[in-house]
Amino acid sequence: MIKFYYHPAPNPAKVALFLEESGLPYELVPVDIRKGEQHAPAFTAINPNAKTPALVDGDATVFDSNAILLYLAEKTGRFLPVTTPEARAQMHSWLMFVATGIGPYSGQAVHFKHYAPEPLDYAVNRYDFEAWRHWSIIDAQLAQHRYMLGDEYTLVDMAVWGWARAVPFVLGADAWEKLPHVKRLLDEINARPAAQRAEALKARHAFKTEMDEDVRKALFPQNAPLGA
Ligand SMILES: N[C@@H](CCC(=O)N[C@@H](CS)C(=O)NCC(=O)O)C(=O)O
Repeated sequence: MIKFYYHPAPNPAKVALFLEESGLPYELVPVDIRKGEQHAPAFTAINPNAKTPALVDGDATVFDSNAILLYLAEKTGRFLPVTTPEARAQMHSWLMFVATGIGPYSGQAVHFKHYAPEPLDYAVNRYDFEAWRHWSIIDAQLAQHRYMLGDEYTLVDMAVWGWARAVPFVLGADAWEKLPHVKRLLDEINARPAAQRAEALKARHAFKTEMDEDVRKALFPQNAPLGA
């Protein structure tokens, strides 16, 4: 049975959605990143990057959320676009755009707006600008197409959904006024039973929710030399 290493956060949420959409049986393995469980040797043997999600399926080990989406889509043959080179080129482009742009810039915007020990206007401005720029590109794509790759719901929409849930935290409470097409996709996917089951996974384990000194040490080890 598939083992799904999970914390309730944007990148694992994408994989939770795929697993629930596909109906593949899986075992949920909680990795509480606020307790530092991502740094345990047993977990870094699975994901050397020490981040959730990760997945073990028999002899196959996969880490990085969009790689896991591709793995599951290829395994099941589901939520993929048609097998033309043109459609696959678009799929790879948008999956990488989400993996290398949406995720990292949204994550850094959250970090500098909500978690940096001291306010840093330069960093906030850069990451807010880049997060907005990336989300605006997704919004423009969704203004032209019902889904990210056209008329069909695919793994790319699942990758976008994982982070779209966090947009107000990333960009501000009024962000949806400027990203109406992303909001439309988010609302549509949220209404799917699989998305509701994916959201409900967080209640299956008592994940730590508070932000204290131990959490900062687990999530921001770079601060140790600063004495922060
Ligand atoms: N590129 C990775 C990023 C994974 C990632 O940043 N995961 C976060 C949760 S959304 C995490 O586990 N963070 C723990 C940490 O940074 O220590 C992916 O797409 O899976």
